[in-house]
Amino acid sequence: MDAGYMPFKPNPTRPTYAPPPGAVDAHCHVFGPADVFPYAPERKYTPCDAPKERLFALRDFLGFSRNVIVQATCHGADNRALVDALKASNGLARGIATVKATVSDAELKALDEAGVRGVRFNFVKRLVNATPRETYVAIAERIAKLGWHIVVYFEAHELADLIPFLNALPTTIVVDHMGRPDVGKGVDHADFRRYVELMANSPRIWSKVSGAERLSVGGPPTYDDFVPFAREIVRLYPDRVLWGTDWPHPNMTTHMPDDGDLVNLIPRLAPSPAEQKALLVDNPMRLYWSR
Ligand code: 0GY
Repeated sequence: MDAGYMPFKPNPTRPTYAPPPGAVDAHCHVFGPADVFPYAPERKYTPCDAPKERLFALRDFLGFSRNVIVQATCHGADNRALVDALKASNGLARGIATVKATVSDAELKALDEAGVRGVRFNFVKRLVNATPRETYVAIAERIAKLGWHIVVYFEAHELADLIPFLNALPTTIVVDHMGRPDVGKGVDHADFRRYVELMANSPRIWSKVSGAERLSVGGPPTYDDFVPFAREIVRLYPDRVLWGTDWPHPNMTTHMPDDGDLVNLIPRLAPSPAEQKALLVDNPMRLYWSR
């Protein structure tokens, strides 16, 4: 673990909000353990181990039923820890992998059989060296044939430049953390309006209304400044939203969130039971468990 790296909270509080039966935590990670699944040589950070057993225990403690585990950059394109977690989940986890353009058809098939349903394209410069867009397009064409989708991670100021690229991708696209708006600028700022408009114009684009702990300036326990952004996306596009804890919260510098607090935010983002069921059950089940 890097000096100064903040480990996840080992004992979160039990949330007062109870998710509906079958709820899916659609954005979380597994890290290591490093002695079994070493971190990638090209990584930009070395986290605290966050193994599958801890993730599954957290899922149960918070009242969730399933996980979508997203390959994090500290494991590069080595998906072994992810696949190990998927196989141990008894079908209760699906995965988003990172692959290189050189990935073989047999490797893709094995990932699919383990429960992978998509790949992640990462544009956040502090996390990865840039991948040429042509490479991403080539990967997209391969994985589209498997019925997979693409998860993208970028920051709000990068969106204008990315829109033509995103619109040219052949699959459903899921945007991590609403494209990381600068919440200090408010929901009416041009950057967030651009994101809302993108979702209006592109019915293939979905949004994770996650990342309160990353985006909020006011911070815990109520993350008030994050709420209007996520609420607007859920209100406008209730059948294209997902929610996730983001456990184990890599690269936090301001504080380490209490996952119970994050779960308690859900009814503020999705006030009605119908919105909550769409966000936590129906949408992720449609995207990840249709087969
Ligand atoms: C997240 C966010 C971060 C890290 C990664 O793959 C990663 O390393 O996604 C971040 O540092 O913002 O969603 O986990």
